[in-house]
Amino acid sequence: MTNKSDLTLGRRVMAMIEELARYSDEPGRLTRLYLSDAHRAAAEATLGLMRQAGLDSHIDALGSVIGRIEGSNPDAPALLIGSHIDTVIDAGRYDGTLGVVLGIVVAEALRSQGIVPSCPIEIAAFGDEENARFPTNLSTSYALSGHYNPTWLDSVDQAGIRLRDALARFGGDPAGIPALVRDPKRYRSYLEVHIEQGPQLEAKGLPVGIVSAINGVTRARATVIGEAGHAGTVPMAMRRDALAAAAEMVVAVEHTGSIRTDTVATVGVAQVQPGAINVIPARVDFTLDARSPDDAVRHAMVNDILAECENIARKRGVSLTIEPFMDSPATPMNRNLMARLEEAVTGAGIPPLHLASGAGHDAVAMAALCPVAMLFVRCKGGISHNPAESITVEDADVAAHVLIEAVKKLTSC
Ligand code: HGY
Ligand code: MN
Ligand code: MN
Repeated sequence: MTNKSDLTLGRRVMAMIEELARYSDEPGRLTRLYLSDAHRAAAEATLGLMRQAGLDSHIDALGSVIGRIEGSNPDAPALLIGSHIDTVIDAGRYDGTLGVVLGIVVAEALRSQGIVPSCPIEIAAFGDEENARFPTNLSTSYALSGHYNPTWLDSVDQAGIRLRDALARFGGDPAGIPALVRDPKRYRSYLEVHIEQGPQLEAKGLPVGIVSAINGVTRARATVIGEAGHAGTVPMAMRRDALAAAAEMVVAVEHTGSIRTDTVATVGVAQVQPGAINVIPARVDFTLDARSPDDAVRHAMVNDILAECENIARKRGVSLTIEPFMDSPATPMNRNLMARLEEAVTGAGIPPLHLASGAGHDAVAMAALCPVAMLFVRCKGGISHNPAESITVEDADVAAHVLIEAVKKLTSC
């Protein structure tokens, strides 16, 4: 930063992050899944923070928390700032929450500086970005851009609970989904600030960077069916061991994802049945997450993975079903918005670095509504989706100042 800050904004950001980190579904670690009791409590707390900041706020029909301040011209298209407050299992406390808190800090700063933006500003705390509970895809932000898939309502979590039943218990309402759709004529831009979740900013010694594009993602669920048997009596050559087959498939996923430098492929969940020490596994359910900045490359990689897994299934005499449930396109950021972010970054005395996002974000869903851009914040070791995830108060402060400047440019304050 050119002018030494007193870190007031950074400290405010970290304090709000700490407050929201208290809401977890599990003791001793941070897990806040969509529509859980912890999500509800965090949504209520976020609602309180938004209202304290002077935002006219509510929790919408799908559980997102939305705050709004009117501008000097209430008919001007609004600026949306957002991210998510749901987390993965055993999560870090900055992934998503940082972007929501920074939106609230912008509202507080404009009010304390007596600045009325030329247009309305909306802050969104989305609730289903991680898709860690239900097989959905950015459901609460796609609802705003008019792409909510109604079949998501009947998807079930690992306990067999339907999304629509969890939503009713949360206090949401499927009948309210159509009213969530935003009119593209009423929204000018969407900005999201997020931890980088990668090592580049730290390696370059930069506190923030400008996102150029978000990688595309394919997700699928696979089921391998073999035959249960006695671990002590069935000869090795006569087995149809579902776990041995799935294990070979997992290595094939890793190998195929490693062939190119611009692809990644991961098996993050695997469940073995019946799961007894002396029973040859009969069934394995596992997930596939495959990504690339180039959609054609990603689709080709997924086809190669499917073909390799089919070969393994045939060779081992097990059955395999693979059901893709997400195909999220690679999403370029809007060049004009990137330029405004770059002006704010260079204005803070920071060299502007453009970098792609390997992680998905609500900005992908919001790109269907309006132009989008993202600012990344350095995180220690690039670690994320891990309780060791961390940022510094200094970098939180830089991000707040840069975002406030960018918002002033975009709303001609
Ligand atoms: O998986 C992702 O890329 C994001 O963290 N939901
Ligand atoms: Mn995130
Ligand atoms: Mn995440």
